[in-house]
Amino acid sequence: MSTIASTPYAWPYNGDFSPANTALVIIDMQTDFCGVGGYVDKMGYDLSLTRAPIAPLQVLLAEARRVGLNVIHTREGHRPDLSDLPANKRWRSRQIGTEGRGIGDMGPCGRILVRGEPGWDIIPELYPAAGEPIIDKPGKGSFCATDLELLLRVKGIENLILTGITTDVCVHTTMREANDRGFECVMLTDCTAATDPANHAAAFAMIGMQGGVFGAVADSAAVLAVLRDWPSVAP
Ligand code: C5J
Repeated sequence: MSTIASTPYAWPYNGDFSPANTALVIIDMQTDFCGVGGYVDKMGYDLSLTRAPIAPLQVLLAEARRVGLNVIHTREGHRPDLSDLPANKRWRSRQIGTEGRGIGDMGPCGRILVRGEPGWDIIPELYPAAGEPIIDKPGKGSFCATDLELLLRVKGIENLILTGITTDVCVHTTMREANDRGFECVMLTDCTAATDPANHAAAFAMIGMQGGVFGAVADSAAVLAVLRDWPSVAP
């Protein structure tokens, strides 16, 4: 039995943290959210914010792979014919940034958040290894219109370590969806980022309310402190 140091209480709540029952979930580390010419860049936000989790995530991901922790990646995007893009999502995405272009329109990295386009894919620094599931999702939450819950239940995964971008949108929505389904979640402060630092801080403050209403808060050092004592799995 082991736990990681987290607030408001040690995580997971039942002390049962093992590679078999836990997944590291890396949310939407795509060029469109953290790369030059991508969607977030086009909206005019400071890319250094959403790029900040890349380096700590690389360290955590390497260690997760070493100990055989389940690793799951997600990718937000839409079908090329945009048949899964709600009209209100498209309209809102066109209200900010340059030339009224939004989701589905052409940008420097191809059509914004469209599956198969260069900007939609996961950045090379954190690219999934063979065998690591990628959840392609049309919405903010990773459980909406995907088979993520089925994958987790089949594998017997109960604990989720949530990382990626953006803290206040896709990562928080996923935490809320997961928590309502009974998954025990922790979100990592240094392995997530928002397009606004105040939103990042507020998102973490919300987690700690009501005794940890959505789960727990920790940083990657707390996770690494446990993983480093675990044996390597055979390559
Ligand atoms: C957004 C995300 N912000 N990955 N997506 O639309 O947070």
